[in-house]
Amino acid sequence: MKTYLTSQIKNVVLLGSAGSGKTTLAEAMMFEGKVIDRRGSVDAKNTISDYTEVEQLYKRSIYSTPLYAEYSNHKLNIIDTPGADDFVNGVISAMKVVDTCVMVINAQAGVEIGTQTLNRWAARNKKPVILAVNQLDHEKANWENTVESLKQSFGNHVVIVQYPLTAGEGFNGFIDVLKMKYYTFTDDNGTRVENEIPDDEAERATEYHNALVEAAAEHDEQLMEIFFEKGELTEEEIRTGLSLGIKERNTFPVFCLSAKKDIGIKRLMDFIINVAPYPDNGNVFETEDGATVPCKADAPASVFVYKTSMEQHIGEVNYFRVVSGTIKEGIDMVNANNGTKERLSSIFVSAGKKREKVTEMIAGDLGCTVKLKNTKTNQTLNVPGVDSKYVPIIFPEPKFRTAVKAKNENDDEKLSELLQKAHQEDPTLIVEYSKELKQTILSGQGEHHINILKWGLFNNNKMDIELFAPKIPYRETITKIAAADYRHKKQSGGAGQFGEVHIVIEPHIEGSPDTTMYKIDGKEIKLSLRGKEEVNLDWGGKLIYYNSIVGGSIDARFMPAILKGIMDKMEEGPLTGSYARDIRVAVYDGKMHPVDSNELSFRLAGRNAFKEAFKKAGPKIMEPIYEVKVYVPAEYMGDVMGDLQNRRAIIEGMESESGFEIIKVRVPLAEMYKYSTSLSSLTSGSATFSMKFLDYQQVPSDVQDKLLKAYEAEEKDE
Ligand SMILES: Nc1nc2c(ncn2[C@@H]2O[C@H](COP(=O)(O)OP(=O)(O)O)[C@@H](O)[C@H]2O)c(=O)[nH]1
Ligand SMILES: [Mg+2]
Repeated sequence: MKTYLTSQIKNVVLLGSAGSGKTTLAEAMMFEGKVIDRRGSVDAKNTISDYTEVEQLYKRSIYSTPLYAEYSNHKLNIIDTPGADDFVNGVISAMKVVDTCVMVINAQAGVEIGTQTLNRWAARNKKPVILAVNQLDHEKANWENTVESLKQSFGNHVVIVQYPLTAGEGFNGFIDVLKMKYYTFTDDNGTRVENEIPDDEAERATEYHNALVEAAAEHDEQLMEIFFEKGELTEEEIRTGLSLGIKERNTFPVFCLSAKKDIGIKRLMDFIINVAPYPDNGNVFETEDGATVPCKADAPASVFVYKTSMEQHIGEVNYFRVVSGTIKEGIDMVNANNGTKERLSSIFVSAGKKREKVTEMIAGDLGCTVKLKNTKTNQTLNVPGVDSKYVPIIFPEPKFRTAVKAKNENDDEKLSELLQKAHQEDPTLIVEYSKELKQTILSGQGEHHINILKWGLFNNNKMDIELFAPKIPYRETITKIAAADYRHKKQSGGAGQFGEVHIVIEPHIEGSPDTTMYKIDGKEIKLSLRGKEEVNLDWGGKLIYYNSIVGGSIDARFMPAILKGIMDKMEEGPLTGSYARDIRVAVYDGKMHPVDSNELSFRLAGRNAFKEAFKKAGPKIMEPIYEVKVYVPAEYMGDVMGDLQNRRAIIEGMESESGFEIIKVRVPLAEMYKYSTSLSSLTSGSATFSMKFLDYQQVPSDVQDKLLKAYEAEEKDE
């Protein structure tokens, strides 16, 4: 392949709901781009993009796949992505390195929740969106409804560039109001005839054309002037204007397609090449220091890795964008994130598993390399002497959580290695061994996401895993003031043990002043604060420890031992063994024995005094609360709300956005197990949600009773 200049490269990602036709469109683009001479189909399991075994098994995309087409003296880099929420990783990482999004809309369904979610990601990444209405040949295609839904979602900024004469089974062409031509297709392989617009369509076509011209003129004063003067713009001027509007996300042009029949593909590709931004005119790569690095061929070379994957027979492949400069095969670079020296001994252009070696690659281009030592997704490689480190891709919070273990106990270590690798390939898979819960917790974007991982572990690594309900990281705290005296004494043979401590405990509220006087059961306890220690607990919250010993009733050297004893119980709360938090403890009196007192005695005395006081202090179990946002079509609103209420959700707000409802609630984590699966079955897969940790909150008393009983039963078992 020849070397393409920055001015000959366009980078696009194909976005769209599952089943809208992205993979089929990618196949058609590669066919028109002469990368393949026969088109495969998703149903025949022979597309270039869905080439992995698991994708063919499920007949859908699971990973993002970098592809390309050579067309009209340009290299069009295309990243095909999965539509399902579960695999959003591939979408978000691709979005970082492309300059334009092609949003594929299924003409049977119009805008779907998935379309909206993806457009939000595009907006967050400031990426232009071209709207490609696909499946116009399908008997259920509905052009009018689709356009209506586009207008609802994308507002007045939707601009029709093409419209079909007959959507549905007879679909064989469209009127293009930029070219002002009527294109018809004579076969299913893109053979096209350019016709004049039929007389009876002239009026409608002109109307759309005028709207297009106005939209183009809107973004530039000079164009505006020309438009006012002549009432018209040339094709070239229209392109210039649209180009500006698209870049600002102020214009969303609409195209007509049947990816399956290769109708409209060439015009879409022409438009991308003529109007979508070049790599140096859109995507700005920011470094962690806040600098921006321009996309320039003659600058020092620097690449950003957006995808790392394990490929059969090859091993690890790193996919990157050349952010600046020119890389030649054999180039030595340094990983800015970990300092590793890396040599890119070969550089490839890839279309699925098909790879072609190239000798060099210029700023703005997308490629891949193999055999790097220690480089992964989200890392930067620079030529020596440059230390740009690009802002990493921010992945969404997990929303599915499960406990995992190897079926065979001997595999534990191997499993943990494999899960670490899985995380490096897909950062939205998060694995963590929780000391607290004594479980390995695996989190991801949905049940399907985790099941695909399970499939891969079993089929590629012979690792059989078991998934089960994860424990909830409860916390314990107190709600009242309480006191306890505890004497630890042991005098059976040998050296004795003796330690006695008197303590008061109270809830810790950040910012409230230290207490110096307590009244407990009519008894006054006055404190003179001699020392104060603030322990920031690893699991959140605080323990405040006061030394109020007067008259030397306990030696200062025993104070740390008492704190240790208290921490023993903070780590294994007196109620259910969960971590305790937000408590103040004052040791104000006690006793020593001249011979038998030692650290162990005071540690045990501290532990037991704390445990006793804790139980008298209105102890409460706290649970993690998440903020959950559910995006749902209006028709399912009632069902979804009812289900949320059963999950102890507290409604925080509701709003409508372009025909969809957004429900914002606070929900205990304990009620969210497999929520993605329930929501999907409640709404036939048309809803989505996000969740993020908010805070801890006391559980209602009936829930507390249940948890205490469960803990008791568990203790008995052990
Ligand atoms: N009738 C029709 N079917 C299509 C078209 N494009 C894709 N399909 C079918 O829709 C299904 C999903 O297509 P696919 O490309 O996998 O969608 P993706 O999930 O967006 O990648 C497959 O059965 C395709 O054959 C089209 O233009 N017309
Ligand atoms: Mg696909």
